[in-house]
Amino acid sequence: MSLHLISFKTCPFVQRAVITLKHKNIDFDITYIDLADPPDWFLEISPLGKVPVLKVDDEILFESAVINEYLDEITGGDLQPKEPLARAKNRAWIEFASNMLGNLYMMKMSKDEESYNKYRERLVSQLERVEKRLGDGPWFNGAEFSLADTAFAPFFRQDSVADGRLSVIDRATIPRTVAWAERLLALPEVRDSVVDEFEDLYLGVMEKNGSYSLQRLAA
Ligand SMILES: N[C@@H](CCC(=O)N[C@@H](CS)C(=O)NCC(=O)O)C(=O)O
Repeated sequence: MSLHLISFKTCPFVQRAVITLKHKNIDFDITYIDLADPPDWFLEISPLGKVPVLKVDDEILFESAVINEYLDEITGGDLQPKEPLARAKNRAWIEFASNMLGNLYMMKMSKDEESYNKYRERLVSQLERVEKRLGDGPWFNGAEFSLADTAFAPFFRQDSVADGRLSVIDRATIPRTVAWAERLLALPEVRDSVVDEFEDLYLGVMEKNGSYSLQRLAA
């Protein structure tokens, strides 16, 4: 079976799939497209015009959470809780992480203080919820590493750009989240989930958008 991931270099949703693929040592090919100028063949196969898309031989899978469940299920299914309610809750938190990724993007691309603060406040309260949900670790569900970890990791990777100088995390108030994020960021599959030029590209997009967050950093 051949697996071919269609990616955009700064997309955190694609990074979730890359983390799962690397965590499971699954062979895959990757093609990067430019979402600002998507090729016709991509628009043809991507029902929502979004990445990630995973080509499984000639079949098309889309949506990062679905792709990750599929990758897990063809390799033993050890990244999802076995009990239905626990598995359902895991899925719900993965959706929560997707919402956080949206808010992080909106915060980073905000052009003014008001918009920046709006998304920042949302993220601060979402991080407080995550803090309450976390136990002693080491992972989101405790001892077992899961798809929730691969789903949240790109959030912390994006939050940590520029040596954490743009971070939304208040280290003093959410210590369990900070420790979990550090463990995730130290994993080789998380480190290698982004291209070498990731930070330059990510900060470049912010600059191009007139990001308030970047202006504040420079001031
Ligand atoms: N719910 C989707 C979200 C994917 C997503 O938003 N991808 C963005 C890039 S990070 C995209 O392709 N945007 C293009 C567009 O919306 O036109 C998933 O989890 O895969």
